[in-house]
Amino acid sequence: MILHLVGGFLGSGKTTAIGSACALLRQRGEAASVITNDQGTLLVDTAFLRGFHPTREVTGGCFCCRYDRLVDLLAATRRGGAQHVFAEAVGSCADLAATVVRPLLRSAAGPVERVSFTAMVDARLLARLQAGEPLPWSGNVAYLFREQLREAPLLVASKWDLVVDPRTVSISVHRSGIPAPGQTVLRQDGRTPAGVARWIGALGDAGHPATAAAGACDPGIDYARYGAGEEALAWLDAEVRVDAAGGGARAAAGRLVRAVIAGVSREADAIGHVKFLIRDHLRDVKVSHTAADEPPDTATAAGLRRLDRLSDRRLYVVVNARAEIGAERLQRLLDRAAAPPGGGATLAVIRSAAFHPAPPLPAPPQLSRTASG
Ligand SMILES: Nc1nc2c(ncn2[C@@H]2O[C@H](COP(=O)(O)OP(=O)(O)OP(=O)(O)O)[C@@H](O)[C@H]2O)c(=O)[nH]1
Ligand SMILES: [Mg+2]
Repeated sequence: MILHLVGGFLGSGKTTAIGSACALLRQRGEAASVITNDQGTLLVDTAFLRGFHPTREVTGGCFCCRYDRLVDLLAATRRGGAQHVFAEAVGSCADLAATVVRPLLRSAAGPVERVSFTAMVDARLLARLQAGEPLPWSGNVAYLFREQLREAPLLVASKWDLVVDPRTVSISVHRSGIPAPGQTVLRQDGRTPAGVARWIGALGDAGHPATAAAGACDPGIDYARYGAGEEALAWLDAEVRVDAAGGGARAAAGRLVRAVIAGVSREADAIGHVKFLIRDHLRDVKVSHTAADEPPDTATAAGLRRLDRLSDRRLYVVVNARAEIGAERLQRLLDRAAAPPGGGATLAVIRSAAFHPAPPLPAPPQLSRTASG
């Protein structure tokens, strides 16, 4: 089984590309699974991916801090017959080469034969970084964003379809330090299986730097800055039930989504990713808003139009918001957005937790415990 570790900042397009990659591999007759990861416990991405692909999750901490759990899940995935497993790291996690890739490569009897390592980056933000323009976040969060890009041998410049002028993004070694010598950059629209074909080609080639140099880089990350960056981002996970016996649940869910995005855009110093999974008993729709998107953006609007396929009487809305704002304020903002909307619908926050992640504390890998599949 080959592990494809996918890092990169919040909202960079990891889940979208992984979903397309699994679909492409399945078309080719190869079995692919996913392991998702988050600081919280109520994950939009897990629920979204599970609709299409076998998906397991490491919750309550990043892969490096919950390394043993990751290894257990890799072993279970291998026993399940997967040939490829994509592991999507928390979008605020860094130092993955040292704390995940190298320990896995050292464990000879471990559950994976090969490891590839990709960092995904919204091409519009890569353009800003290379132009020396300010990034959307405070200094320590911007530090984290940059460090994530320094350590991976393969960078995928995602959302290429949204780049207005391709000349603004350099894929050769750049004076900004990204890409650095030895790093390869692929431009990608990750929304369809055809769009990720080149990426999958690179990941399937054991001689490509993505695999051959997966654990090679040691950028020497400053854990004080990294921890401060993680802490600056508040995390909100919530689930809201929308009931409208006489119809109107879709409109009420749409109002909730727009109110949360508008509230976070207004009150937070910066956004990481605000995402929603809206579901009835049969189907679901994912709606996202990220740092590079201006509200109201077309992706959010397109997502909201897809609510038409859901029931109009009862919906559940899972909310994952990561932004530079106090956790309590983020919680209040959700409570206000879920206040009685009128129009015959009632909204109830059925689960909710808001917090600031603790500083990263990589767990020393217990190589003796590493299970073989
Ligand atoms: N136009 C366009 N949109 C994309 C592309 N890739 C992702 N997106 C959109 O970007 C938003 C965020 O994508 P995700 O795949 O959820 O990003 P992520 O990196 O998994 O986010 P986190 O898990 O929160 O870190 C969603 O609205 C996606 O539809 C792309 O290549 N092109
Ligand atoms: Mg994701």
